[in-house]
Amino acid sequence: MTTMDRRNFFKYAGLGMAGVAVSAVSKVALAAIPEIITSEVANTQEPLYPGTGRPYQPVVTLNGWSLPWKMNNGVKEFHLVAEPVVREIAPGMKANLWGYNGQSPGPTIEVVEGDRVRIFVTNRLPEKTSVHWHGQRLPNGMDGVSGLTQAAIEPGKTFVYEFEAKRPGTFMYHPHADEMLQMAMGMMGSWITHPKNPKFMPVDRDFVFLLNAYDIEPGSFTPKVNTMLDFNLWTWNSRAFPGIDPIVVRKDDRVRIRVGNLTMTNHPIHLHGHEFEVTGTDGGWVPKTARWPEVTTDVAVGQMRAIEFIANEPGDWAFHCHKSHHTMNAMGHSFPTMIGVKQGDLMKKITNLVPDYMPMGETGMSEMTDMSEMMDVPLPKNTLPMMMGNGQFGSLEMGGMFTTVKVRDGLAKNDYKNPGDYKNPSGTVAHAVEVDLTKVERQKPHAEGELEVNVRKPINHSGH
Ligand SMILES: [Cu+2]
Repeated sequence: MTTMDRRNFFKYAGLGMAGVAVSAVSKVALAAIPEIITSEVANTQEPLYPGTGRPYQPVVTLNGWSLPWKMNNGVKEFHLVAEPVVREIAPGMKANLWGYNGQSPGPTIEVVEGDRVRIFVTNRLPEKTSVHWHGQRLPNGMDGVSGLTQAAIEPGKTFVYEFEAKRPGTFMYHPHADEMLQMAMGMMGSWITHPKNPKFMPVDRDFVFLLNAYDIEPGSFTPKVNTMLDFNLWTWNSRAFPGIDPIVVRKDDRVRIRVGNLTMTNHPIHLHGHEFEVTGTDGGWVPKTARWPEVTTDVAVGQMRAIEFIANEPGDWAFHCHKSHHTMNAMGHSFPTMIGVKQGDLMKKITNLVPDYMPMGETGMSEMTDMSEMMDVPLPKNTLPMMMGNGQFGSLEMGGMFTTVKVRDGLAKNDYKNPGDYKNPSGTVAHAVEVDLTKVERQKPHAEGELEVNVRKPINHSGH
């Protein structure tokens, strides 16, 4: 936890920005509530092993961290601060988001079934907020729906939530106040309630992340909050490939990955090289008899899916959303399809009209990646090319919701460090071969002028 910046609440009190936060609680209460702990880095932090309370196997938050707590008379106390943050989406691009404790998403909160939990929430946003604890059993007044179950937390105020973590499982937290804007700005986090019995469904490695999406125009830093579907950055914990860390596991480990979806669309999450089972949803754990094998599972909006598998195939296995537009980054979604179009001197003509025009995609889109690298084509500031990333065999041509599960022999028990590229045993990599292809006689394509065209006039119809 060396990269984590521990700051004292009183230190903040001396700063202008925090004056508002402090004014919300009395001096007595202020002295009692846990210090504010923030993170200033976007890479995956070491799991937080519990120093107090019941034991458990902590989760690893992908490109994130878990929030330390303070034990107060048997109650686990956390302090969340809703605030504007700067999040690095991937090297080369930063975004002005809203989040918690220095990052978006906020830190993961880990507790144990039966724990009494008290969460202080300080609002440093310019507007009111609340925190809804998605999926939890709790008193109605702790459910965090502003207006319905509580008054909104006004800027500068601190509220306290308190309940017993009754049901083990995976949950999410997010505002239920100006929800559309606040979630489009990145306000969300994961919550894990570990089972009281550590022998219940044990795994060797346990990962968690949230799916999120942003619409940030190239050259700008702040998401367009009114976008409903046409996002240009598809992210895991507000990171886009190649900014997403690999999921590092030891060969033969039982691995759990918990994926929560707080975007505006569903994401079919796909793992290469292994079959998995969905062992949990935000509604609870799935009994063994009700599970079936999959290699892709759809995570709908507002859902969480925990998948489990035995990582028994060494390698660098792709792990991604299967909607191909969701493994792309910001640039280039609005180009026309140019496959098969001979562009020739078209470029000259268009350049007269649009000086920055660059012809793309005559044989497909991958030439774009190569071209921009070769020609050192300048991109607009603060955005990410559509397709990025290099592997040991060349360009990956990926972006967005993509990373790798790196399965390795001989890792230490809790070693999550990136082991580098997979060393393939000799003779196990697909490769080019010399072949004589037999010529096949095919029908000649239509010559120019011969083509017969049938025109169907549009008529009124409905029911599509
Ligand atoms: Cu997707």
